[in-house]
Amino acid sequence: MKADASFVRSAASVDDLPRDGAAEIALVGRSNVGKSSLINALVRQRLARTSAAPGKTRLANIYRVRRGGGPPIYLVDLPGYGYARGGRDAAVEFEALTAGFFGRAGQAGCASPPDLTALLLVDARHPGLASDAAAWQWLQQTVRRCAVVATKIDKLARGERIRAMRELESVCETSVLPVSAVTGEGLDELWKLIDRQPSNRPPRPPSNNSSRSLPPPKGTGTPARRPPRSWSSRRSRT
Ligand SMILES: Nc1nc2c(ncn2[C@@H]2O[C@H](COP(=O)(O)OP(=O)(O)OP(=O)(O)O)[C@@H](O)[C@H]2O)c(=O)[nH]1
Ligand SMILES: [Mg+2]
Repeated sequence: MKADASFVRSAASVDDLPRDGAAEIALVGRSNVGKSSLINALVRQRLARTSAAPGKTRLANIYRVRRGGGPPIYLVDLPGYGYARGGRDAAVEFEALTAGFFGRAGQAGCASPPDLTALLLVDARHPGLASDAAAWQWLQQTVRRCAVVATKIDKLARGERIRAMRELESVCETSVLPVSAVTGEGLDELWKLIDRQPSNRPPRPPSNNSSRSLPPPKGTGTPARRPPRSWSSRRSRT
């Protein structure tokens, strides 16, 4: 399906973030994990930008995407973590980089809380890193809807892939979607997950268990050792 996508802005503060209530998909992960590449692969364009001001900390790069006749969504490229100097704690670093973005829903003056989904990107070759585990813990407690995506899956041979996916799903206690920005593997599945966002669907009558949690991706990853909790549907702290 064709996607119309455009760069919106590089947000330096919470005030620069969208306020129109459109669904937002935030890509978070270590530096170099493949966040920008995945955005480009999803929209089939070289959109993801490098900052004009190198070294300046930015909150987020924002892209507006519309597929088919669907409503627009925002893909949000958050700063990469994992290169903190001075032994900074991984969880502290992650929270410092992303708290403004994920915490804004509870702030005064903010438009109605957006439909926000966090995708934690983990390099499939490094499934057990403490910084990723800390980020996943933080996201699960902070963001209502979050999921784990294993990037660069094309770099693994079959046996390595099975081991890596098993370890990652065990560490995160959820099903994980393997993707490759190079081969395109997993991108259709990822769009399906994105398209299941509440504001991406026509309104429907409320039901008790309808809205917030998403079903696990079908036919992806490897079977988890225990029943996966899949997409998190915890309530925000705020
Ligand atoms: N083989 C392979 N390489 C990839 C894939 N995705 C990204 N890469 C490579 O990984 C490197 C980092 O990719 P980026 O998309 O810039 O990573 P990033 O997470 O945006 O990095 P920061 O912006 O520094 O946080 C680049 O050299 C990409 O070409 C993939 O799916 N497969
Ligand atoms: Mg990037």
